[in-house]
Amino acid sequence: MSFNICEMLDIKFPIIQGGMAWIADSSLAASVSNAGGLGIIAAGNAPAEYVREEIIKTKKLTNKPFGVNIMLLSPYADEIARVVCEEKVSVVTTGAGNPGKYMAMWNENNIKVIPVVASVALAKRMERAGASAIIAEGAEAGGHIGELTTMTLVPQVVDSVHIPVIAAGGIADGRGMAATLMLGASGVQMGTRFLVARECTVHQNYKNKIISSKDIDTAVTSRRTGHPVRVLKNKLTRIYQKAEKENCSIEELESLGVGALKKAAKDGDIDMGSVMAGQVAGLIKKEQTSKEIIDEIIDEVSEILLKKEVFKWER
Ligand code: TUI
Repeated sequence: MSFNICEMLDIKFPIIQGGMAWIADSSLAASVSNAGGLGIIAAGNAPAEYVREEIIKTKKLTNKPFGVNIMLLSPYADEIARVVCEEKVSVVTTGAGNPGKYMAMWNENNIKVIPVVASVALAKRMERAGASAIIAEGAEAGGHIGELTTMTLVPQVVDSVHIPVIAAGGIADGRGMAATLMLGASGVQMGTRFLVARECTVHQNYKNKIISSKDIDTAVTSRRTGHPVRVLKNKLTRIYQKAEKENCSIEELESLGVGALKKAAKDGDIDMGSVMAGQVAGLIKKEQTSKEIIDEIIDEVSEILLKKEVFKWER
């Protein structure tokens, strides 16, 4: 088993773009793949035919490998699981569930499967089911999250499986990438940093809210529904938190969230929409092309790794 995910995925740099529902389309995915990372089209809650069209568009924009992220709570997950086989997509990442029932079909179709997990237990199960690698995502991440931080989850997953582990959650620059490589990760997945890429077609209001945010501006809502979600605080978050405190029913809480991500990402309603973003939002200061983002991070990591002698002490 090679721990070199660049070789495994036929990419230049071990940087995977996060699958962001309503945000990561063919434009972003192709730009990341063309820059030497692995671009990802997010299926989110969209119908299978939308996903097929985005795959076809991406093939026209890049001749490099790319992937599709399948959000397992989607009502269209079964159909999309078949579409990625028909379209011969190189890589599938999954989120928000256990993709076990699709693994045999994807492996038979030579698709490399890289599930996103938030626990050691699911990582081990995914390895047994035939995953090529694991993305261990800490609770610093945006969107739907687990309990553990990246700092604690990544080394525990690294010690529990024999396949490469990719770190996610809280990484937006070369320092974060270098740190997770020190934890044993073979690469990184980043969402929030790529959300502000020039090629990302999300509404400009969403990008501006990330660029102007500071360290303490995210909050986790929906813990009571069993699907905690990290977002940038806004009017919707305040209404939601009040409803949670007042013991509204789960149905009432879920109705507040339905369609809210699309409202922010597509319509630019950053007050009453759900502006999912990671805790690194405060580190992100400007819009750049995907190539500028990747080149800058690789330069930073290379420089940090060259300075290793700083950490040598007399005994
Ligand atoms: O999936 C994500 N991030 C997401 S999905 C999403 S769309 C959504 N919106 C509202 C509510 C729910 C989803 C927005 N952001 N990251 C990967 C991830 N997966 N984080 C945590 C998990 C996870 C959690 C529980 C994976 C599996 C799991 O349980 C699996 C099982 O059944 O054992």
